[in-house]
Amino acid sequence: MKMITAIVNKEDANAVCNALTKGGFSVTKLSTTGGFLMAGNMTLLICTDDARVDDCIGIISKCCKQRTEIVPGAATLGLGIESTMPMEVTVGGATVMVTNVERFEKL
Ligand code: 2BA
Repeated sequence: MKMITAIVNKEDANAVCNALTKGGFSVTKLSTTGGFLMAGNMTLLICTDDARVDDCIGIISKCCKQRTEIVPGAATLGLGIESTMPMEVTVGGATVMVTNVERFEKL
């Protein structure tokens, strides 16, 4: 069993959740904030069988687009970083982490 943690853009969250649910995955959606841009994003938790991990990542990859965000000048970013000039950063499609689940129970 694996836990897939996927950080996705808020704009893609509904489409990706619908596609995952349609694909037979159970999903938990958390509202989160990126530490660098300090902007809202969504974190999805999906626990699934090892054999379905690639299917799940395939669905996430299909639904999540890469975007360019402009950080305005004179903005204070996370980690205490000061941006004095407008700055362009590429965000996403998705940041995905796969971890082993030692035990899974529904009680
Ligand atoms: P944020 O931390 O708000 O980062 C947004 C985007 O800013 C990142 O996009 C990256 O392009 C850029 N960025 C982040 N930290 C930077 C830095 N120290 N210097 C310059 N540019 C930086 P993504 O890499 O696609 O990440 C999107 C979101 O996924 C992140 O939002 C964060 O919430 C999460 N994330 C990414 N990598 C992570 C990691 N290793 N661990 C935990 N969360 C992560």
